[in-house]
Amino acid sequence: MHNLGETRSSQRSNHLLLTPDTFVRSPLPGMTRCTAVVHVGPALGAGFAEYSVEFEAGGELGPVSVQRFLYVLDGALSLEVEGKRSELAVRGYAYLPQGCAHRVVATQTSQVVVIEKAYQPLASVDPPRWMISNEDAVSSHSLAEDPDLQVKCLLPDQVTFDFAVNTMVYQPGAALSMVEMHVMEHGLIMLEGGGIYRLGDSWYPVVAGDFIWMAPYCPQWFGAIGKVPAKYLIYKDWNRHPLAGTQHEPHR
Ligand code: UGY
Ligand code: MN
Repeated sequence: MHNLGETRSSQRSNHLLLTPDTFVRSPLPGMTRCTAVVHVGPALGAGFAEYSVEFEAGGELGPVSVQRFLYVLDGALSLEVEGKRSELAVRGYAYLPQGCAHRVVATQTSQVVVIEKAYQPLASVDPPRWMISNEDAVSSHSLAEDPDLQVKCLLPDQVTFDFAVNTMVYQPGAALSMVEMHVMEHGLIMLEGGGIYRLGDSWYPVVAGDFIWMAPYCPQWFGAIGKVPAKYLIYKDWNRHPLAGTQHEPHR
């Protein structure tokens, strides 16, 4: 059935909603037997890049010179770092610091979220080390004392990390307790369920598979709708002074 040019995807100055019907696949340098859907990057003003990768068995990512975060949506990865090989299953994730040589190979047909960002070092604080874990091993906490809204912080609570990646699970009917407006930007992948996302002055129905980018200060609110919990994976820049990276750098 022809969709006659209709889509839920929307691009505005302070946000982007990309739904799977509008995904365009492309190769990235060094990739073999896999393809990327680039969701956001500096082309839209973002300070990071986020893309999904669809691997054939044996497919491999190319190298990168910045920090890389991987989260396995489906399938399994073999990750080699410093001569050590680890398996990443579904909900497995890895943090690879800037300059850390590694190999990422899919051991079966797989789907993986990749987040990449240039590191903003802090004077007198060592950069983070690489880490591998699984979301199932991370404990959750309530947001704003609402037991129906659970957050898992996948990276350690240490100032050396210049970004955070969290999962958020909303029971049906749960919602953010406020419209947030903050300096951090977000990259968000809906993993399960759905609901209504307020972005700027628009309200969008969203479901698993959708991607959202929120620019700094984009007004944002979410309420879960349906009979199953809604879950998303969310990136934000974190732990850095607002003048970091400018000519007014406060911590050199
Ligand atoms: O961490 C956050 O800023 C998060 N509460 N934002 C969001 O879910 N849109
Ligand atoms: Mn937020």
